[in-house]
Amino acid sequence: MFKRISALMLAGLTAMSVAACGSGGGDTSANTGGGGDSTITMGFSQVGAESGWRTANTKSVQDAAKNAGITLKFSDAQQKQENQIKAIRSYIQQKVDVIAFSPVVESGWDTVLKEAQNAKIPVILTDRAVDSKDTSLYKTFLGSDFVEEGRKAGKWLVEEYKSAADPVNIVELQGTTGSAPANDRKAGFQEIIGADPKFKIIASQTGDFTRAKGKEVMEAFLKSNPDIDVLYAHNDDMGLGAIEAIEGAGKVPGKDIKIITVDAVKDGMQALADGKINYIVECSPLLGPQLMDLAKKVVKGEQVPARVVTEETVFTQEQAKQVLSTRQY
Ligand code: GYE
Repeated sequence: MFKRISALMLAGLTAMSVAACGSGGGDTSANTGGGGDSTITMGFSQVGAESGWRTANTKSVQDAAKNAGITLKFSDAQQKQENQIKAIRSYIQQKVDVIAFSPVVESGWDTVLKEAQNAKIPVILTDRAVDSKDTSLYKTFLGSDFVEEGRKAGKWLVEEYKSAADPVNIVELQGTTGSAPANDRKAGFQEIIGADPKFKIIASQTGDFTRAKGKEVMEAFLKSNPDIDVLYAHNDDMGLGAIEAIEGAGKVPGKDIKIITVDAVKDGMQALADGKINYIVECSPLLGPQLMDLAKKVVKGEQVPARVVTEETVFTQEQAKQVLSTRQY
């Protein structure tokens, strides 16, 4: 019964997916024929184009596919899970050799991942995790440790305010609701600051990882909270939007309100060097080369580690000034 329903759904949705991918950010494919194993075709479902991080990540995946001689079918889900599910179903129907995707939210993937498994197409999670209990549904997960990133942000804050006696009023701009980086960056930060009751998160809302939403939500925070000491933004773009709101309210970002963000994309690093952001926790978008290596291995049926964590650092204002000119993204 279940099999029949999913087979029917597959047939119906596949027809829709072609149209959906075409109308969205585009479903593009190119056999680039570089040096490597040109027989591999990868279907990649990207989250969207919400941030500087995402743009750099897309470029990294596309460049790395080219260099590895992997044919890449790429689709942009415009931050919608339904678009990603349609894209994955379309890749299954096209019988690609491997599917890689960066899940916009953590939950709700079991059915489509089971369909890929039944079709014997290996899946690699890139950048963001899923919360499926059955970990055999994907071969590996390549990406950052977002909880650790949240902890790093919290540790800087605790150190910065170690001699302060008064309460520290924090506002938080969360990433996309239900996404792994939003959930984990919140949890890691909370774990560290929660040890001292003087740190108070007085407002916390999603800014969907975009500059425009970051600005809009920060404007609302500023209106309802006259006494904000710190902004913790789950990515640079929301922080950059918030800086505009803070300046618009006649306050000085980095001074009147201290700002911590995550990513370390060029615009964020520029604002850090300019003194408008106080601290950035790095999250590397350059996952393409490792992804292509993993893809070649899983297609050959070789064993790969269940988890591949990217190496990352943190930046102060002084460090940003030093590395800005050589920053790749
Ligand atoms: O931090 C944010 C992007 O999933 C790590 O998504 C990624 C996050 C990144 O939109 O800028």
